[in-house]
Amino acid sequence: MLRVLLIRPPARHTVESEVPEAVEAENLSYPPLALLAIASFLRDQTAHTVSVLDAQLDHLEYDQVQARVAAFKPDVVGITCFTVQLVDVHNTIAAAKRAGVPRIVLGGPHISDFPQESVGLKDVDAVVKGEGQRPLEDLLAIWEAGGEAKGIPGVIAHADDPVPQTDVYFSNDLDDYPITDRTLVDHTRYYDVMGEGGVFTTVITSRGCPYRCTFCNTPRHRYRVMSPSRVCDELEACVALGIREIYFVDDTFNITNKRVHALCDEIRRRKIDISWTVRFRVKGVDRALLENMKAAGCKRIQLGVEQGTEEGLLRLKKDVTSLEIESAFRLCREVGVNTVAYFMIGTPVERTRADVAHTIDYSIKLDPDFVMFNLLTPFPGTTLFDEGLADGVLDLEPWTEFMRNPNEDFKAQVWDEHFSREELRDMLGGAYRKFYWRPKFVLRNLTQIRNATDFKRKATAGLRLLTG
Ligand code: B12
Ligand code: SF4
Repeated sequence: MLRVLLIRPPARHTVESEVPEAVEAENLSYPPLALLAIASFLRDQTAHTVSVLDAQLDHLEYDQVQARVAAFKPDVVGITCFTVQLVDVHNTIAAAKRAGVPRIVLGGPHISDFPQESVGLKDVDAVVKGEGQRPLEDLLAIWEAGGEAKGIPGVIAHADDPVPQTDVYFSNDLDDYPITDRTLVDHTRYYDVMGEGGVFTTVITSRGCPYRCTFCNTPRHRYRVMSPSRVCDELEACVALGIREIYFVDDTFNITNKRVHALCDEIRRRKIDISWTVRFRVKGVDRALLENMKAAGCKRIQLGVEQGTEEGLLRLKKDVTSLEIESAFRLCREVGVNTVAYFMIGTPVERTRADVAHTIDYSIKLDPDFVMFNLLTPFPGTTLFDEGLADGVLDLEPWTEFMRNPNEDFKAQVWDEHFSREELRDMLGGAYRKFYWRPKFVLRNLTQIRNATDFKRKATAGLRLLTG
């Protein structure tokens, strides 16, 4: 039996992710869902002693991480990795080593995208590509038996190990994963700054996405879904813990309307009292769907719009038209579901400041409740990155160097064919100010504030946004 500690690293050296600090700061209140899911699985399927440390929740310094690790005395530390957090991952490994941990394993989106670059990182014994539950179970069994990590599906422990082409699934069915135990961390401390001020968690009900947007790396994962009944079992477990606000973090919740209707019907049939948010595609949004969602507790829909022009939508292969976008936002307002519109600034087709201004004006025209503007940051492995390489706009070398030797000075390259990074950042700030400094926005939000805590969170986020 091994002692396993799963860590979400501190967020102290996040690569400039071109999202304003105010938005970033409030974002860090999400639970570490991946680690909770893996820990729940290991506890269900194995006899190991498993614990989760969310270093972001307590804003831990590295000496505190080291002390927490030393107190737990793990045989194995597992760390979840986002690409933008590689420096923090590196520092967390060092802290674990100082605490005397014999084995380190990495997993998460960065590892799934760049397994070979990651396996060579200092003091890393193995990396897991894709869904971590089953490969980690197998890896721990081998380590416990004193064997060498060779030939385990999904696990790469040596530079010459073959990289699996697909994820290793526990089963073909997401339903078979045990229900995630959210009490492995202090679940009452997570919140949603845009929510209603209640206890909040994230839930995932599908994996992957069949679409092909050129800036996104999700399409490489196979699309699989959980049944409405299994989702509702998990929702009921959340409600039993006092959780009332749910954010479904599926890449795209509405791949088919049929699935969404079936889930809403089941939530309503079981009378599950929650309010929820989803990440949606514009395509297929219709009134009947929105009405059923609203009746089942949906309060907010996040819609990836990205661009205000047909040219931009086509270039990013969004597979939607401006007409469809406008109709979706209009319907949401009519039915009474809040919207968050996501936009990108600095795409290959934004050649002048007027082009960018057009997208910003378009965001106001759509009249969403909130917007998120990001600077386009092409990630290696995406179609857009390959296009940038072919056009001579992007360079792979700095990325490769960063992945092998994470360092704080790295800045992810933006699409700087038409504007410098500084110009883009300037336009990004302008976009936020133009959208949020409107009386209509301020008034609408003042009327939605529910209590003192809600006011404090929103006011802090708002002030940070407005002061840049
Ligand atoms: C919710 C979410 C957020 C939230 C919360 C993130 C958080 N800190 O928890 C917010 C809004 C803050 C956010 C922000 C960002 N995000 Co985000 N986010 C997501 C989202 C939608 C869900 C994550 C989740 O909970 N998934 C559910 C869990 C169960 O799945 P999972 O993470 O894949 O975990 C499985 C495996 O990866 C593996 N695994 C994971 N950890 C470990 C650890 C070990 C030891 C092992 C063995 C295995 C393992 O096993 C898990 C269970 O099967 C994903 C997309 C997605 N649908 O997954 C993007 C995603 C993770 N985000 C992404 C990005 C790019 C960002 C931003 C950089 C965006 C930006 N421009 O600012 C920021 C960075 C934030 C930061 N400072 O770290 C990328 C990451 C790509 C990468 N290579 O790193 C993703 C994959 C989206 C995408 N396809 O591009 N994000
Ligand atoms: S719809 Fe969303 S998740 Fe799917 S490919 Fe496009 S951006 Fe990625």
